[in-house]
Amino acid sequence: MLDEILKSIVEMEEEEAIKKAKEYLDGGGDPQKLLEVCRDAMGEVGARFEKGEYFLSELILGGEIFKQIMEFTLPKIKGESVKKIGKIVLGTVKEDVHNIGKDIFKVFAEASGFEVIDIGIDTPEEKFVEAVKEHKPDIVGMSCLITAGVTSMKKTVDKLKEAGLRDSVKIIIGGGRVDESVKEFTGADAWADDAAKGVRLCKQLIGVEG
Ligand code: B12
Repeated sequence: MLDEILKSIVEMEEEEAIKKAKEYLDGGGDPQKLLEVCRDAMGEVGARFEKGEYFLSELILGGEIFKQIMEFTLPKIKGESVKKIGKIVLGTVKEDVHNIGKDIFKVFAEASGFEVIDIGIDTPEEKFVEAVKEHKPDIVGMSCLITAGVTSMKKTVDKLKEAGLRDSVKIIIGGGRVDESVKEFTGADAWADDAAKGVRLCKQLIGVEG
């Protein structure tokens, strides 16, 4: 079933993909596995885009299909009245408008007991700084899927330093464009390219068993 869902998304069969995803969940399927498969499908859509086989219209439609599936899948992951263990200010960085992965990470983090303050997409460095001043989070999470966002992340870390706030927070970066070298370059404390791993790292960063 999951293979069929993946294929339907990659082939842009919108109605079919949504119908099968609903059937999978109605049959007791695992919502996290469903999201992982959707993400793999988006990886393939992205690869076809890169090869010139797909165009921007397919990126948009792929994103739309994923968002529709997310709408009925994420509520099944939300934790119920979990004890709060920490606070995260989360945003997609400046220049970058991708929000699907950020939104998934948010739900995973909330389900594990984090309070998440979502400051949106294409977020200027100053907005992160203001949010840290206002909300005093334990962690700042930055989502980044495109190369242009790497500089934005570094600038955000630098602005937090300038404002004297760097040592009061842990910083985690996530999304398809991050890895160990990006972590080193930006001066973040941790990186993750999947939501579950990201939540585990966040727990470790604040000294809660991950
Ligand atoms: C859908 C999509 C779009 C949609 C976005 C819709 C939306 N509302 O988000 C639209 C059509 C708008 C779009 C636009 C563009 N896109 Co686009 N897009 C994609 C695509 C196919 C899927 C992205 C996605 O949603 N993945 C699924 C999610 C679930 O995965 P994820 O984001 O990685 O998130 C997971 C983890 O990383 C983690 N996570 C995410 N954030 C965070 C944060 C923290 C703190 C933590 C801990 C974890 C975490 O949790 C998630 C769940 O596990 C990717 C291909 C790809 N392989 O990613 C290209 C891709 C990202 N896009 C790309 C490009 C080039 C563009 C455009 C420039 C195209 C253009 N010519 O206009 C524009 C850029 C606009 C901009 N300024 O941002 C390139 C980027 C290349 C690069 N290195 O810069 C990619 C990689 C495609 C490719 N292979 O070429 N895109």
